[in-house]
Amino acid sequence: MSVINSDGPAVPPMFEPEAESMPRERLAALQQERLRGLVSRLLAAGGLQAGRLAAAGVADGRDVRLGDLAGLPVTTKRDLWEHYPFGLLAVPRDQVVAVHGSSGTGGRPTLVAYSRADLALWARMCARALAAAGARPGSLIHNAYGYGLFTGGLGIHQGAIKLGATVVPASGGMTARQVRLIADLRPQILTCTPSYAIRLGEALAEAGLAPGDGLALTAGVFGAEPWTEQMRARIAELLGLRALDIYGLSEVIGPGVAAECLAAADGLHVNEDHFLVEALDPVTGEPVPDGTPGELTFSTLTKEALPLLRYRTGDIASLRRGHCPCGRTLVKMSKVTGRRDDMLVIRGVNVYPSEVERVLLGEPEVAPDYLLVVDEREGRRELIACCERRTGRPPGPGDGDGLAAALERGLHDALGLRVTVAVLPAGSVPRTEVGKAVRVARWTGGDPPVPGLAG
Ligand code: DLL
Repeated sequence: MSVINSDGPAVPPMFEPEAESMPRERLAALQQERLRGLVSRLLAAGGLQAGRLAAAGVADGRDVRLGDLAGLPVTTKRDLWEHYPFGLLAVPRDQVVAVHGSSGTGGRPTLVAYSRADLALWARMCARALAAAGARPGSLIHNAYGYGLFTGGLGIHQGAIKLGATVVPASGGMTARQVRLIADLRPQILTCTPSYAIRLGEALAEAGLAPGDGLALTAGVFGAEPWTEQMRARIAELLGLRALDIYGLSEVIGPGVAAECLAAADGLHVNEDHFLVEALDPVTGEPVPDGTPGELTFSTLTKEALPLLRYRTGDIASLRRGHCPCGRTLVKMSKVTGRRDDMLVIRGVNVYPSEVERVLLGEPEVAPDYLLVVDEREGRRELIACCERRTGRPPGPGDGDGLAAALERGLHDALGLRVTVAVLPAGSVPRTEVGKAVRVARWTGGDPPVPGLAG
């Protein structure tokens, strides 16, 4: 049953209201107690994190206060790589009931381990996210995140079951089959990457299925890659649903670390009763004030198999506290603007792909698929934004060149950087059917990474 609160909009019920709307002082007390438990478990397990804690002068978890967090040692992806596959386990190997992972940036796999209790926690976190999008027992959830080592498919799957919803394990790819399933089963909730939501939306439209006419989708829970407000508007238009963001990473648990609520849809509530969050200056490692973009850093307060203290994610976002019409008291993170290692440096200017996306998709004539080509041929370092004109729209004021020139001006104004825009024929920009969208390609010589891009 929906609740109408004083702010007006219908607010779907929370999956764990006591935890999600806990008064802040109680939450802080709970976090402190759990942080002490985490540090005690790490010290008892021995190994890398115990050694670092001892070096920092921490001999007993009971001595740690929440306010001391910034002085505790951090962990990074490198630590996971160097202790691959099971070097950071804090439970005996036979208590690990599942492993997951990601192909990861830099092509090196990251493997993570779950105890039975970790899997149960993960399911609850995903159930929270789905409930925040309006899913309830009996809701049909079409889950098009990939099933396998990737945490998206099985994480959302377990969350949907925990909630008591009906999950359709479509996994990624085989788009024609997905269209058929959506036409036949008429799900209310779609879960997949935002780039695949676009791909599915186009395929549904081609099959004659439109919002209100064959489609019954009310909300989508989209994540695993950065996406902008402009992309949100495109997805909503295409699929006739509320497009909500979900964030997570294998190292911390998978999807369900944070998720947006239907009531506000303007930032992701972090499940900070289990994942204590900080935003740090990526260079100095010092905490940044709320509202300032920083590197998200998580301490897994309750995880058993692979507990991590102050794990630096490389993801850049800002934190915000305060009232939310949904009633959750959990801190909000902004959309992730990019990863520290996704930042392009072009002639001394720092650019995140999402900043370019914002300008490109802010222009209604541009289709939602794009690729940024870093032209490094013969010592160059230029950025070329490859995009397409939206099909089925009446031609705008200019031809392809007019559109390109307008976008180049917009990019220059927004970024202070000259970017070449190539408006290519429909279908030129590669689409991602399975896995995460690739938004950047390097061009070091030979054929261009996108057919039709002039040399
Ligand atoms: O992508 C977990 C996930 C699955 C999240 C499904 C949401 C939905 P990994 O494969 O380990 O885990 O990749 C984690 O993906 O550090 C971010 O850089 C990026 N990422 C995840 N969610 C978002 C998001 C899953 N909503 C890495 N916005 C993270 C931006 C995201 N980036």
